Amino acid sequence: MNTNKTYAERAARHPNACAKQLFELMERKKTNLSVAADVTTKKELLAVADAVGPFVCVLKTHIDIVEDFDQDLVDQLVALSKKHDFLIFEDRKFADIGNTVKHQYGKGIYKIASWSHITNAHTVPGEGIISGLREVGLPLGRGIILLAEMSTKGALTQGAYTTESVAMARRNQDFVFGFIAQHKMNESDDEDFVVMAPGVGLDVVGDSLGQQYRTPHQVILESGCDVIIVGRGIYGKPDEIEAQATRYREAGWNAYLERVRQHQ
Ligand code: BMP
Repeated sequence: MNTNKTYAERAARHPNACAKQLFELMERKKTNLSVAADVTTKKELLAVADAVGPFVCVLKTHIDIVEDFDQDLVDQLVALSKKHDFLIFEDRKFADIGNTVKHQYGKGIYKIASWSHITNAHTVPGEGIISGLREVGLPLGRGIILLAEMSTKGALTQGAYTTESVAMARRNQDFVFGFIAQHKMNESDDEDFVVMAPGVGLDVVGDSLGQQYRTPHQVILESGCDVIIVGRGIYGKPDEIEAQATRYREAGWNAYLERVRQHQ
């Protein structure tokens, strides 16, 4: 099962350029941590990105919550991604028909495809959403992941919805390389999807708005996910950003090493 191999082995054999690049980066930097930088000003976002940069494989953004967004923010984020060697993942959660998402991805104020290495999409509209995003993203070397399972209480992303979402990914492996999900999705040696898991926390089990947290140990070792996404657990206390990033990075990496060791 590819899930239990090293990130380096998975990088070497992966047919999808985006997944290959991500696995190589994770191995090189020895990190499976992604930080969700959910702050609302340009200054804070750049400060968080610069502080967590050395510890992460992926910086996850919600660019539409930044009150003073401008092109310079994007230019600086891209510069930081090069300086610290991380990928940018705009968590846009596209959810419309193919023709609409195509414009939302490539145009408008944000022009997401021009700077975000990875983005994601809901599967509610069916496979046309992937086709629309592909038209814009594939020529730029981008890749997407599908939301197969959400972390929140009462999420409808379960059962047949999840199964069908995975089936959609299987049919579109040139462009879709993984999922937002809570457990591994690989079923045979022929596939190697990257699973990024949000809802990760070491100190609390949830928030007042339905979020549910599990530990890096549960997510990586017990559930077979590949990347832990941590938001408030890291940027929540501005004085401790580096310390918390170090803590989560170690927890995630140790859980991964243990997973590899158990399957050798
Ligand atoms: P936090 O660790 O502060 O709860 O943040 C989690 C992040 O992951 C948020 O940016 C949220 O949008 C995202 N996310 C999530 O929490 N659950 C999902 O199922 C999918 C997400 O993208």
